[in-house]
Amino acid sequence: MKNTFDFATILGSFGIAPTATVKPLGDGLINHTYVVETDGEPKYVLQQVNTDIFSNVEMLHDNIDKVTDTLRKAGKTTLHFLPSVSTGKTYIEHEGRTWRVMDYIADSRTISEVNPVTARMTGRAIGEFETLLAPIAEELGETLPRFHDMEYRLEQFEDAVARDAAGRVAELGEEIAYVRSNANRATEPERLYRAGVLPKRVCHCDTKVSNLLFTPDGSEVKAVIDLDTVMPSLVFSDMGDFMRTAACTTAEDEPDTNKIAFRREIYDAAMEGYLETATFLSADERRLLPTAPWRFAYMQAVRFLTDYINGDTYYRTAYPGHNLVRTRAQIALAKSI
Ligand code: GN1
Ligand code: MG
Repeated sequence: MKNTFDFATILGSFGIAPTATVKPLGDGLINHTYVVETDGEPKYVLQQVNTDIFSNVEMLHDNIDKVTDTLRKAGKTTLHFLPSVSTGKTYIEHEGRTWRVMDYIADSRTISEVNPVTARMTGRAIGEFETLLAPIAEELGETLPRFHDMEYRLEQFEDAVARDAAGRVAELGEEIAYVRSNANRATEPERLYRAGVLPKRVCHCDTKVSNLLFTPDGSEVKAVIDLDTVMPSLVFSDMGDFMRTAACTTAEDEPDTNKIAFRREIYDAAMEGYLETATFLSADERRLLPTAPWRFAYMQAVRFLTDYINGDTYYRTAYPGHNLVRTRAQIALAKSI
């Protein structure tokens, strides 16, 4: 696969001088992300969109435009995409790939370890994000259909097991047994949705802690980034993914499962903040919210395991067996929760 790109031409399409330098940024598993510097200062973020996964780029960017407009009007710092010089759209096609450029959000940083104070701030920020976007629920398309639908993830998992494309199923007895023995419990929200008990809300759907920008001293959430997956979902998505990453004692791919535990004090603080700002919650949602962390650790285990069984076709991996290490880490976390 080609991994050097004609950055000068791509950046030129957005009106950026070819003298800018481009360096890899972040640890996303789907898109390729770079920071663009001019005179040694970060100015833009360049991204190649993974169109194998985000196949409807038009809907993707239509959603993002609506989300960023709404957040900006509410006075929030949010992503700002540059228009293409020739088409005015916020993405371009170049040599069969899709590219986009955002302003770099200065005076911000990501944090890998939260404490109860930052967890509470983040809970508030997530609740506020969902509350501000609730009015545009009807206008947003489902960019990745059934993205956080547990029944769908389990269907994909069972298909993968049946196909056994990479010949790996035989070595996965324990992991497969864990998934199957918890499948009924994990799919309760989908049944409640069909029964009309739970509604869909506008969720970010990827609130892992690395998708939140904090102020330089780490004390406040400056912006919620990575808006590709903002779409209608059951309410568990955001607190689930946040707790899965932020309330875990390790990274999501820690090989030593003995180090993995759920930090209850982070859960308590984040939930307290969230409940202050998520003003739209129904009584049923409030009652079931405590199941969100387990549900998302479990869902991520199912997704990593499915990808491992399929021969690592979805998530970017750094070494052979990475998806299995990730699976075991998420199962250890789910058990700890
Ligand atoms: C992917 O691209 P990234 O790293 O922000 C994935 C999320 C997973 C996450 C696990 C579109 O997010 O759903 O939770 O990896 N995004 C997509 O780290 O599948
Ligand atoms: Mg991301």
